[in-house]
Amino acid sequence: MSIYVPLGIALALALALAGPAAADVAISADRFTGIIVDGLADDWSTVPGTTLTLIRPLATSERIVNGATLKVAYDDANIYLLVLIQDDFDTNATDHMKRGAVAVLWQIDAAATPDMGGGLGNVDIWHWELDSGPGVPVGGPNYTGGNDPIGNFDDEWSSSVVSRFDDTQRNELFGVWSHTNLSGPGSPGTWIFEIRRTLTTGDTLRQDAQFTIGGTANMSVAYWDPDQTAAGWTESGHYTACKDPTTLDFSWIRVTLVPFVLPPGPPGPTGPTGPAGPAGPGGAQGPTGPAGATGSAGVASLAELTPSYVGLGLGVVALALSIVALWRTRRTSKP
Ligand SMILES: [Ca+2]
Ligand SMILES: [Ca+2]
Ligand SMILES: [Ca+2]
Ligand SMILES: [Ca+2]
Repeated sequence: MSIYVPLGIALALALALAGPAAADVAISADRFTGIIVDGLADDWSTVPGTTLTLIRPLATSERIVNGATLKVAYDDANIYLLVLIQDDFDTNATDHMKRGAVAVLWQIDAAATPDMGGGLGNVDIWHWELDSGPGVPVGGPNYTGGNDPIGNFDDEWSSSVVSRFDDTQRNELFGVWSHTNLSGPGSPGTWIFEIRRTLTTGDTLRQDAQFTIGGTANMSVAYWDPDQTAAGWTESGHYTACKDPTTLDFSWIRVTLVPFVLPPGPPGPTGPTGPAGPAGPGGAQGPTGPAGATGSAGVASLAELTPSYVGLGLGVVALALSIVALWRTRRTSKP
């Protein structure tokens, strides 16, 4: 019997390690200047994604496991968002409820909950029903007011579970959608919703979230599946990205815009040799040497003196001879 206890503990540990994502889901958005909003996701390949399970809040047994991957980046002007939803492609040129749809919600007021504010405060809603085709740019920034009458990528706001409104000032959104498999209805693949918005807007009515580099914003993402009913999706039938499928944690996903810090550069080359310095000061005087041995007094030997006296004597003789020779010359030369 005792052998089953450690096996049970090991199994529990293994299950814990392989279990659902931790509830504390957070996204770090880095500064990235390479995003082009065109419905193609290849420019996001080096941006890390966060994958979550999609669950219908009003029918929680209906799930798309690991069905949503979210990527967020920013540059000096904009925040960028890539929402990838694993679901088959459905399209209808005249009925957007038979195409996929997506909404990105951002908390504005601190008490606002992800269910469109929950009556507790304002939420910014980027609400995209697909009235334009794949690859077509939609949204602002040329609309005064949140409504996009062509692409239906509306800049909205809400404070209540049951009512939402177009912004009254401006639509700052821009987006392009596509799907990895456009070959026909029911084709398996992934919806691509690529979105850009200015980091800040001129909104003065608390209808837009405002983003600051270094700051944290709270986000939620909803997806509508056109296969929900024969007539397409319904308003309340959406899926929501769930932070913890076990506890049904639909709370805000924290998104931090991480400040860009220049990495340290490589070490520079060795500089040239400098000039020689001046001579240093003289050293201290050394110690007195040992006393020498005492010698005996002596007299110079004759041999030591002889050469100089001999030389002097020969010089005197030579001088005398010269005088005599001069005297004789003068005598013999007299007339
Ligand atoms: Ca792109
Ligand atoms: Ca707006
Ligand atoms: Ca808004
Ligand atoms: Ca579907």
